[in-house]
Amino acid sequence: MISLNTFFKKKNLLESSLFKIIDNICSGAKMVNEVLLSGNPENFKSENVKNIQNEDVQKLDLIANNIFLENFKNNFEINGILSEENEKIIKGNSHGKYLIAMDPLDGSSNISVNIPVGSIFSILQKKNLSVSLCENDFLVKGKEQECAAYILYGTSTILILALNNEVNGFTLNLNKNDFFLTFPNLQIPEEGNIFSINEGNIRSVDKEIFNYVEHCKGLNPEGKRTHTGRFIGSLVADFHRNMMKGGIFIYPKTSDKPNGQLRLIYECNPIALIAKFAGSKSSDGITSILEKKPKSIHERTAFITGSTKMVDELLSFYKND
Ligand code: FDP
Repeated sequence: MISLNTFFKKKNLLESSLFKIIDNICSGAKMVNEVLLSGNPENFKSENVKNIQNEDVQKLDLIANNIFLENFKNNFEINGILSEENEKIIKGNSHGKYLIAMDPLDGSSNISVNIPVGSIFSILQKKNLSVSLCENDFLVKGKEQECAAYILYGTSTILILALNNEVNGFTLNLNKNDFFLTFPNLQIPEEGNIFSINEGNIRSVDKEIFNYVEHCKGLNPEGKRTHTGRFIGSLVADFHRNMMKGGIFIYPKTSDKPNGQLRLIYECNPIALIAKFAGSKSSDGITSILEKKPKSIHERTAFITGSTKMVDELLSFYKND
């Protein structure tokens, strides 16, 4: 098995700016992993405050945010950072080529109940280096991302990396304190039978989504189920399972969340790039996620991604109206 360093060396990217950023992400992930494994109950509590998006902030949200920000701090390749935990963008080195958008701890409502969580990263090039950093730099279509990654802190800790049209998975070996290539060239199965949606929302979603989910619950001629439902409630974990086994993830618009729940720039875009490089697609029901131009940095969107045939089947419900 080859290490992450050897993988980048083989691709002639070991000296690249991008590798330095991935290296920061890996160092941060090891530290977050240590905090999770330390099991200190104090870390698994709520901060009893709301973030700007009116969600409960957990202590670990802030710990993970600080860890990654600290790891990125001395990287002169980084011009600016957008984080779910910070209302405003954070300035880095004004000569740095790269921008990072991140959800430092995804699935945080699952922290206190020992369920997998993740960290998500989108890496973009800053377009005009002669103009100083502003929010507009982040308001670009997802297809402009150069690289995307997530860490899944699950039964093992895994880095999934989308770069140069490939998706590769690296597992953290705790004895060697390093990530090793364990899932080369990942492809999402074209077809699957898992559907992942928070069914608590089902009566307040578009009829197309409602009808598709009803279709998933249909029986075959022998009276047996055709699909299985799985929803962890951590985007990274739900997406990862569906990428490995074949399935569809759906977080639609709801009456509670008229624009959807998930954030376009630092949750949906990086996952959509991973889906694309792994041979699949993502949509909000109408528009491809990677074609959406954000209007604000913490913008939300409806999100559908997973096995191509399942995504296409759901989208056909919109077209058949
Ligand atoms: P969380 O708020 O716990 O961080 O946007 C983040 C997210 O979790 C996703 O990981 C998850 O898919 C979704 O929200 C869960 O939202 P619901 O609780 O509304 O199902």
